Amino acid sequence: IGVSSILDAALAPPETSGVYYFGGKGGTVNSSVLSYDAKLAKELWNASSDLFLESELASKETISASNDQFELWIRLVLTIVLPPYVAIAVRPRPGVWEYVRVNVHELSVEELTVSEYLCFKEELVDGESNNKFVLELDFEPFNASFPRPTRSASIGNGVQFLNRHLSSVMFRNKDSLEPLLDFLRAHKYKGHALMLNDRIQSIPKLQSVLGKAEDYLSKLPPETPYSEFEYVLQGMGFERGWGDNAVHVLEMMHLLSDILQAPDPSILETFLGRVPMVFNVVILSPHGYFGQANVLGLPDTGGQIVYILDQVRALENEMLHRIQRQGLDIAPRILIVTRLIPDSKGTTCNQRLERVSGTEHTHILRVPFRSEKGILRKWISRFDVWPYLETFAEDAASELTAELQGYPDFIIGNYSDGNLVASLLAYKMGVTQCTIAHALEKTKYPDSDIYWKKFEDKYHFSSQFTADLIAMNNADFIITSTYQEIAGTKNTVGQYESHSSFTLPGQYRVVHGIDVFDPKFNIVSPGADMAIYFPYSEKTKRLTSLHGSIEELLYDPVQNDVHIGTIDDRSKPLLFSMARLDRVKNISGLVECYAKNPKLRDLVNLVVVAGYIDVKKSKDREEIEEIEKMHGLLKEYKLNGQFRWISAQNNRARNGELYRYIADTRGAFVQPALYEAFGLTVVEAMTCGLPTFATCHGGPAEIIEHGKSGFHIDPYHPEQAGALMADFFERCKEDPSYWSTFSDAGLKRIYERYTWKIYSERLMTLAGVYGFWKYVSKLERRETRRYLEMFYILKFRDLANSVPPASDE
Ligand code: UDP
Ligand code: LCN
Repeated sequence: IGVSSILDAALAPPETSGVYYFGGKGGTVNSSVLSYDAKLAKELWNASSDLFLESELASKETISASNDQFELWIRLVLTIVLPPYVAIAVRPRPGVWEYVRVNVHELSVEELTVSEYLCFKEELVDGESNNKFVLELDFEPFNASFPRPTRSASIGNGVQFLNRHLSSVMFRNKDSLEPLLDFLRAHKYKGHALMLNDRIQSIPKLQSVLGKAEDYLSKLPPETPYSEFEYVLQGMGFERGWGDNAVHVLEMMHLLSDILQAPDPSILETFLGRVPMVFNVVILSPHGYFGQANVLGLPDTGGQIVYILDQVRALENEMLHRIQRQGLDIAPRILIVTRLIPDSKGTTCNQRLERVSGTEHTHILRVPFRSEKGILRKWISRFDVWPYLETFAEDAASELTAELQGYPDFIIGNYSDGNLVASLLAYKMGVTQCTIAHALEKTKYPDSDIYWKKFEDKYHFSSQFTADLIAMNNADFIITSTYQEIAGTKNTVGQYESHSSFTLPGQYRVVHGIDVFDPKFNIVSPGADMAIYFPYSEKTKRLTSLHGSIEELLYDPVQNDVHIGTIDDRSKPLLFSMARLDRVKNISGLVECYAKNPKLRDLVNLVVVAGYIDVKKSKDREEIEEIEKMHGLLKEYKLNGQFRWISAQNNRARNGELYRYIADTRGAFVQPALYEAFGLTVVEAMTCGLPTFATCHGGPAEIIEHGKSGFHIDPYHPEQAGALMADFFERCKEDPSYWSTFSDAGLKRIYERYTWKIYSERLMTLAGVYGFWKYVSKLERRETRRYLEMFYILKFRDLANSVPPASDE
């Protein structure tokens, strides 16, 4: 594997042990690592971890090691603590790791177990240790008996695999169908039987009555309402839940007959997806601010809140549709459970219950953070919430049971804190749990595992990573927005993948934390609310009454804390970006890239919506730096006349029209983030028909197909990114149809993959299949849950309680 070349390179520097990252873009071990030279290694070596480095290799491959693209397919851990050894973790393909240790003097190679590798790595921090009793976490044995896919391409399509497994088990013999019968017989809503009643005691009986019912129903006019034949079916052993009319009931009965005769994965999925199982949903997103107005732009309220608010609207519609189609007269409920913040700064975050606009049955239920000192009045960062979550979960349990008059049928967690609370509730209530990470912090901060102590004061990652492991393993299924979130790419490590093994020296060692091949993983991508984000070309729907205020934002010469900078030539297209003003969003990087590219400046004007313009309004250190940098760039590059900076905008309807207004100018959207977990703005822009350039680091790389439905840019190569954008606009000037090609292709991509309709249909089907799976695998899962319970009690609680409680003073 070219170890000697790696070693030549890695050993070139004279000193110190450390963690080093090597990788090649699209390369293979042979094409890039072998061609490493000592000079490059030395440069890498000397770089601090937050420096981006690139260098031309002999093979002309670009190599990069950066804060965000940090763990590439070869990871080299080098230490001189134990000369002459070097340990290497090799990733031949997504999700698969191998570990070796090399004696550089003898050039001999020995294979290491994960545990040995991690133990070796720990010496970087702790030196050589004789402690043989380190807590090791290993979830592999619990899943050993369950088959899983082996091809990297199958990752993220867990439900398909699960259905195949379930149907092959059912196929084995008639007894294996018993759990399905039990499941349908046990199915109830608030004490009322659904699907089957006690008259049907066995599979042969079920088969025979299904035949009779199918016969009977096929003779009725298809649209005959259920109520007209309810009693006949009840006499046979069927209860409500099969359909609202004769033809729908018949369809569902056919599906079950087919399963009983020859179980087939797709039929099983369709049938289980239709069994009415989900009436009450609880969605957890504890850290604030969670509100519907005046909150975007306050700390920690970015895409996650937009995502949840759009998700619940789509989910409510889908639930209503399914409940009605199954012939039930039940009003669904969705509760978003979040933190109540008494000092809510002009938002509604101090209200206990708030209806979600655009819905009938969905509310935000707020429960305060409480400790023995009483209720916490102020907002606290999502990194500091750990000591409050257990009590919050208990309080939330009572509040939501009172609100729903019982337990929910389905619990969805969001982000690390919500997923932990969801795990506690799902465990207590025995309810199906789904986990959504949005962004796993571990991958955002290089070496935040091995050097966790360095991060502890500010971020409390030891609690967060422990909570993440508990939630991932407790969840019945996990949904992610992209493949890369699970298993990365050929060259980058996935967010979940980075939790498969790691070590927190002094705390515990994770030998098998999560397996990205686990069939619990499913890619279900969000979309953009199509009532707000629709194509610029839908003229009749356009909100032209907002154009006055949009033009004021863009062109009003007044310089204030809402807009600064000016645009002289209104005839040019607008290059547009919108994001929170975090460093990682790299808005200032975009401004600099534009400022330094005369061709781009000549072709288009730049407009960004981001953060505060008045530095006094920000309390966030990182944001303050960005604000100052933006003002500096505006002056240094004399951007006046070509650049407009607008402060954060919370009016979603107007933001939607703004994307379309930009499209009217034949402009484009840019998402220049150093790393973006998913990137809702990319989907919003594309849904409005705006050609989009977005970062190649993270989700956008998957949303856009480069050169087809948009473009990838590398924020670490601003000159190339600038040139790509300038070329685009130049070509559009010569041939306006070039612009439309990308606008249309972007829209096509969205309709195929990124809509809330697709999302909610998929989510409800998954809830059905995994709900059934949970029911039939109760016993096996108990072992994992007991193990997790022990880990929670013996490890998580102490870590969480070591986080200093916040103070209202
Ligand atoms: N957003 C907004 N106003 C702003 C900045 C952002 O309404 O000034 C919205 C944006 O339209 C998107 C969300 O905030 O819906 C940001 O989500 P994304 O996934 O792009 O990033 P996150 O903030 O979650 O990291
Ligand atoms: C968090 C992020 O960082 C974004 O990349 C996502 O789009 C957002 O959550 C919604 O999932």
